[in-house]
Amino acid sequence: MFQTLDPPIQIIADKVIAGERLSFDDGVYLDESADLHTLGYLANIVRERKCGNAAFYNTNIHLNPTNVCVYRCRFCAFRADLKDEKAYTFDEAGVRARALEGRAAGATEIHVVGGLHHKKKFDWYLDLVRTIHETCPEIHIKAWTPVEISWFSFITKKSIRWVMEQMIEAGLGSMPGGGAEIFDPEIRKQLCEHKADSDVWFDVHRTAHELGLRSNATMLYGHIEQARHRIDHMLRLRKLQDETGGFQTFIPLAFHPENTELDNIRKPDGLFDLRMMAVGRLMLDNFDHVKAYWIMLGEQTAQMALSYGADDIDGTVVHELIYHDAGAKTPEGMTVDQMHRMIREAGREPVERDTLYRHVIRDGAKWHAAEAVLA
Ligand code: V47
Ligand code: SF4
Repeated sequence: MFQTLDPPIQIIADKVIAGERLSFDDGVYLDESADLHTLGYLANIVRERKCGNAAFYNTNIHLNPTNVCVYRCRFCAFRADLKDEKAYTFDEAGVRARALEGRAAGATEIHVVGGLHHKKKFDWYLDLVRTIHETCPEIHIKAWTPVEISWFSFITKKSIRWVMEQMIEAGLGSMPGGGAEIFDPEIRKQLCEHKADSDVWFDVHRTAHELGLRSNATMLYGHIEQARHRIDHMLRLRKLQDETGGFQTFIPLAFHPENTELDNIRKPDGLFDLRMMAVGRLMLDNFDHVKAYWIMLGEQTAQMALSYGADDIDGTVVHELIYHDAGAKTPEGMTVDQMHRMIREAGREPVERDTLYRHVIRDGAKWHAAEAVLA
């Protein structure tokens, strides 16, 4: 099939087929110049090598404990000032109710991220994790980005390791991939000058991996960055993954401009989204999974993404706020039947996984996770 390709993509195709690692220049070429269908074809080879025809999803629920935030990231529509009309903060009863709502819906995971509240002490965040864990110990708590962990370290004057140990003791099970944005310092300065920089982001994930936690990694694309910043971002992730093997999933996140300071920028289109999935799948050869976060992509692009490198569409996601505040038009959640339909329509086989990619086996309202981790 590849005998008629132009030399640059032919050389890359040969490397992909031989299972060889791609370089920075290969990445920039794929991102800027490669024909999308060839790119997708190559990404699909790697995707099927790693996961066959499976497409993973999970049953989960979100909790954004507060939208009050000391930072002002220019891409964020979710944050609020203390006295804003839209400012909210969960109390303990609300946290417990959200965990119980998750249990009633059969959730295996609660995804927790939010703002950095000016007035809340570390114990508020710690108790929140403990409350969820004590209320529903069967639900895996995937919580806090490095931005939050480094804030907790700042307000307690303790090390990142100490903060994480406290969180693990309270019930933390893994970390989501947020707060990564784009690692390049020049871009980061323009997007979110004061929050945790890339060194801190990597320090937190390295520490999490050393403490036995698995974590995810995101990349926010389609704002002021260029191809070289995106490839640099991926190669930094690939490097830590070579060292620790602690990342599970790479999640490219499409910038949603509505209600943000960058609302003059157009939201990335579906072709850009598919390109990012495919480039991510090809560059991050040491990541097991690439996620097409359906709530952010929309159902149809997420379905296409399952043939452009992605093998996971995230979860049922009840109570999503970050993308809906920024203009996402997707539903705020999906039933398991709808997820099955969506995956089967895309020609893939739905497999329910837990946060750690173990097969979830259900018997009526009861469920358990299989021992083995799914490839
Ligand atoms: O860090 C915020 C991004 C992230 C916008 O690990 C925006 O399984 C686009 O990390 N447009 C939080 N993106 C969400 C996140 C995540 C989502 C789903 C699954 C997982 C996982 C992690 O959302 C932030 C930031 O990069 N974000 N505002 C916006 N306007
Ligand atoms: Fe705050 Fe997170 Fe929004 Fe930045 S992205 S302003 S840290 S809530």
